[in-house]
Amino acid sequence: MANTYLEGTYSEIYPSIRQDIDGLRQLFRQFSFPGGIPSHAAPETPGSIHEGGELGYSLVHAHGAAFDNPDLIVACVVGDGEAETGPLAASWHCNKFLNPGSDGAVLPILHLNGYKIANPTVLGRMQDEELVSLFHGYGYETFVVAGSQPAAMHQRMAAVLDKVIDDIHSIQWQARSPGANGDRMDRPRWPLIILRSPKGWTGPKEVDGKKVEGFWRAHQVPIDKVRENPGHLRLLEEWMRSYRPQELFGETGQLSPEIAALAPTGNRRMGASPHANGGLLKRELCLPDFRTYAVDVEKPGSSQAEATRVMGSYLRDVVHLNAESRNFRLMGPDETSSNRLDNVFEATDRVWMEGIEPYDVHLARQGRVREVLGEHMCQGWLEGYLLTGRHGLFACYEAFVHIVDSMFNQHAKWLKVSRKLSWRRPIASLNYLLTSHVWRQDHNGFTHQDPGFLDVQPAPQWLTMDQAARHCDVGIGIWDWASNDPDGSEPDVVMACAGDVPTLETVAAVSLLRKHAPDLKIRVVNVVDLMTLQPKDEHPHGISDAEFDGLFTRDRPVIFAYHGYPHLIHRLTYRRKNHDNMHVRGYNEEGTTTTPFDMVVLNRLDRFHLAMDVIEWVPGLGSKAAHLKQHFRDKLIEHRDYVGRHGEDMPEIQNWSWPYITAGRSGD
Ligand SMILES: Cc1ncc(C[n+]2csc(CCOP(=O)(O)OP(=O)(O)O)c2C)c(N)n1
Repeated sequence: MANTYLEGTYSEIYPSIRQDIDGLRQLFRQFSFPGGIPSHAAPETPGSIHEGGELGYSLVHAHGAAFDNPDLIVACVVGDGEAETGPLAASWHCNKFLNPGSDGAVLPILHLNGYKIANPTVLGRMQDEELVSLFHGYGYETFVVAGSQPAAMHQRMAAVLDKVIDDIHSIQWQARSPGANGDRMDRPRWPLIILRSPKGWTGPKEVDGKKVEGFWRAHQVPIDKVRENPGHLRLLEEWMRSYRPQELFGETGQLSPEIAALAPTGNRRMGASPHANGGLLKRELCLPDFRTYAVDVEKPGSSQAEATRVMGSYLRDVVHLNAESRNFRLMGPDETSSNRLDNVFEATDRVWMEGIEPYDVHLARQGRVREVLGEHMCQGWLEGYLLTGRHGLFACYEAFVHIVDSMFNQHAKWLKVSRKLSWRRPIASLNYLLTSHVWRQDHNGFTHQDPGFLDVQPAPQWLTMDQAARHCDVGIGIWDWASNDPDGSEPDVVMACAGDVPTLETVAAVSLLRKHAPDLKIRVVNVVDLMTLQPKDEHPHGISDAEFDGLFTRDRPVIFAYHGYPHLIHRLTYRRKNHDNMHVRGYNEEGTTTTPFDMVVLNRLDRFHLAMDVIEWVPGLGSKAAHLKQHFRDKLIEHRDYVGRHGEDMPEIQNWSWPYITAGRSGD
């Protein structure tokens, strides 16, 4: 923040923080102060794309910014404390995915000031020799700049910077020269700087007889209680005066022109880089018409399709259509194929800068798919890529996407704050495709189950493309073809569903009830956008109370089948009139290696449990339908025996399809 103030960008963006005494005072006062600005790089900081609160992601963000930005050099200062985090420790391998021909460069500057908040750092206490070997192993050429004399250190650092920038240019020049064989080039040895300087450098040497400079006590606030302790106040004043502000600033508080002239001008100032305000550079993606990827649905549930296989074709065409602008990437932890997105490989490969064997499949120096078995890296790359104005998708197994929960939250916070800053232009959304979901773990089981993040197998297709487009637009609606409640009257029960497996089970339960209890009036409501369940004043997608009551009634039982944890549905609907009548079934932490249908049975989300719920909750039905309830219970026992003996689901479950031909209401 101090740098962007001195180079002028801060005052351009925040005109009240002027280049004078009053501006300086305001700048200092707002720092880490209620109603002011955070003490670390945040969206409010011009030139920043990197929220510095949660440590570990500087190097992945830097690489995300450098991908497909051939003219950009991203200098990335990594704290030696930060370097102890898992994500940062893995990030040194980013160089295996950085193409010197078509990507920019990242210059890591590992800042070994030796200490964290209250401990020495691991890397800080290692000898140079071991460090140089370590980073040689990671593929870097290491330059060590070490010392504590400011003037000499500035000279040394400047000389090393000149040298490494020359090296970067020469690596790039070689990779980009007309004779270079882009497909064969070796991974270059990129430069890396190790900067060893004292923590709290030029700050107070000692406070109350205890070592501060060059020790962890220098972290954040080296001198406390300056209001109460005159000795501390004097130390603070001495420290501040040691920088000789009267020589740096004029009478009016303006930076001396000589020093101001040292900064670059225009967009080359660090606070003005358009790459750090990615929305400025964002170009719309060319997207194919999704309707052309429609799967034929003659009648609901009559055809089977693998959603991600179709999506792979869509992504292939997205890659193809945007090949020239090079602004779309697919990230994933080694799962593009197992997620059945392989069709994307008809248009591109996976990028790989290490050795490529003749028998390798879809690995190339040039590739738009980035796969590394590190969810943090995938998430961080994509964040950096989006924050610098590009687009992408992260496909991840549902159970393991939790690994990036916290990163997701940090990114969401960044977006939330950015939205309030008129000078920050909106960036593209971060798209997730969560696959291999909780309900289909035929081989992996409990270890691969966790639906909490908020979805690949052949699955029945219920709606035509037109119906699906309309339904997704609204986010919630009655499925007429599955319901049999006459228009103009209230149903006996509402069966609601969200998610593909709960929807299948709900529709199957409806078919059972329509067969065995034909007088029962059932309304089927399908939800694709959960936020519609919230009141309008809590979420922009929320529907009004009148609309909610219209769909869910004010007093009829609602049996809600949901993909994830049931409490989420209760939380979203607790303020609605009919909430007390909502009975939600969802994931119950029950899992193992078993058949797909057994998985839903274990969690009581299956068609038989849903149908029994209806019998239980529709007033007056319990005693009348006792035999039917017993029949469903018997079915569950039959299921358990069958699975135990055959290791697969009963044929009537596996081969089930929606038995009605036309809309329920038409009386089929
Ligand atoms: C993931 C994470 N864990 C813990 C912290 C708390 N924390 C803030 S600063 C810090 C020490 C950082 O040391 P270093 O990266 O060397 O930075 P320095 O302040 O020395 O420049 C810690 C542990 C954090 N911000 N993020």
